[in-house]
Amino acid sequence: MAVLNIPTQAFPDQRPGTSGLRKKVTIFQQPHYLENFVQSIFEAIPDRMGKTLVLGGDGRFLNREAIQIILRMAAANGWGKVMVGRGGLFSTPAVSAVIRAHHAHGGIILSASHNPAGPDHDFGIKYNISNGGPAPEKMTDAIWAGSKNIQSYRILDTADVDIDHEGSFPLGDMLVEVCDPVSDYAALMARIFDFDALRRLFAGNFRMRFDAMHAITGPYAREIFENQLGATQGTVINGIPLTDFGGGHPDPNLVYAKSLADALFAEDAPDFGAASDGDGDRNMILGRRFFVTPSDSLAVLAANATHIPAYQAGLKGIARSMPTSQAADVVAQRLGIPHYETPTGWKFFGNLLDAGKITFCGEESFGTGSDHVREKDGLWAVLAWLSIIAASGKSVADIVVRHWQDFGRHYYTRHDYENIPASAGEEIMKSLSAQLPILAGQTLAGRVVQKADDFAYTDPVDGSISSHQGIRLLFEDGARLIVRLSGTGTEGATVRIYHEHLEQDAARQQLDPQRVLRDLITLGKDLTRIEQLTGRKAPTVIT
Ligand code: VG1
Ligand code: CO
Repeated sequence: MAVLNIPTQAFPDQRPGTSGLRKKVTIFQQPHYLENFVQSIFEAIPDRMGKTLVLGGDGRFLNREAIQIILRMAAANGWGKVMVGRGGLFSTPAVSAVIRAHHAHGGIILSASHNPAGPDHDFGIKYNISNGGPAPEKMTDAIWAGSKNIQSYRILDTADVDIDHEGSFPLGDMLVEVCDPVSDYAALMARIFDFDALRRLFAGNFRMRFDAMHAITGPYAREIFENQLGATQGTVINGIPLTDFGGGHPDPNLVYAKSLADALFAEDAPDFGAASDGDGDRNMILGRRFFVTPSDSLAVLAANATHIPAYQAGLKGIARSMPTSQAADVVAQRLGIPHYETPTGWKFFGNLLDAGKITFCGEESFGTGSDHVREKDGLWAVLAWLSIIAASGKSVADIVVRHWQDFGRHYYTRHDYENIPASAGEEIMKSLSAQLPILAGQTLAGRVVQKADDFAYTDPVDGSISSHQGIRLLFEDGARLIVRLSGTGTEGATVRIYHEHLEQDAARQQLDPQRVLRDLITLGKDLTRIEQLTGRKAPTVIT
């Protein structure tokens, strides 16, 4: 088996975004495109020789072909062993768990997360480091720099290998181990949560529906909820991963998981509903006729964490991404533990988790997690909610409404304007930045602007600085308006506008967020001039 050194030409567009490189499948299908990026990853890991790499993806279109190429390239680039999930499958949190459990040097995850899949849709690839978390910016910058200078890549000259049966075999000088994608992860969940208590919950008449959206969490959810916890067969719907996710958009929110939401708001609704995204790291939590915003979910889980065996001793601290509501901060203050505000993207939580500064972290984009792995973890969040329900005997709605009474309600909504022209996106951010110096002190939307800035973050562990992470208007009454550009899209630009307002009065805590936040919503539209610049009268997605 010869190692081939294939000459190639650099592509100018291989800059990793919020979560790896995401592009249209047709872009990835260009000759050498995937290979160039994989070689650039490997070059950024000079100490990879003889080490173990974990490999798998969410099963989307191109997953299997990419796995074969990456195995051959890993063998030609000095890796000692690759642990690949059977069928080329692994959820994002499972890769993180497997890297940690087996002390692997890193992992490659093939996914474009919640973006749709299929020949006309999206594919993605990202690298996770030895702590199990996404590569930090220093490394993604090195990968990008490498991709701009690449001249050749190394690949083993060999036929496709069998990734559908568990077992080990040599590939050149490297070992390939095909492993069960679910077992390590399921074992980790059993160590964190009280599975006996959850079995008792399901043995009662508690009913749940979990929508795997034909993406990666199906096999994990079936094993954990139905096989191990005894939930009725059929609790998991859309549980078979399909290469095109059944034509759906596996983004767990009220828009894209509408049929689940409809079921939870119906007359005969189950007690609990949840969904996950393409790669299994996001979660949406629903109670009977009740939707839990992700920001609230983080706060509620933190306030009730001691119900879960792994967190019985309490939390060290909590972190949230900047646009995520301040609900978790209030809980941290009450608990007397530190809280941190990071830029968007899970990679910024890694250092805080490794340094033992935080135990829980979360994002408004349906991401919640803890120090058990270094990724957000959809099924972990579902199990955490089930644990709190089991321990308290209360419904989801009860738990959240009482939380608001106790801590105040942070009304919250995010408005996305997807796929606008890239130039309009840039113009919006440029003109907002230019206005920053004159905004402080002004009264807007009936509130005084206390501070207006472009969010920058200094990592408290390694001192690295990340700037231009979103425009913030902070009001004297605690309300916030935030505008940033998405770093995960594959077409044009996506503007996200985040609105938040704190309501302490229990009598006014059960209103429609779109109404309560109307003034801020109007202000966001006016300041960005979104309609004028794009012709869009309304957002494409409201969460
Ligand atoms: C979005 C979310 C962000 C999340 C990221 C990756 O990024 O806003 O909170 O970490 O997706 O999630 P952006 O840059 O488009 O706003 V996933 O589940 O797509 O890996
Ligand atoms: Co995801």
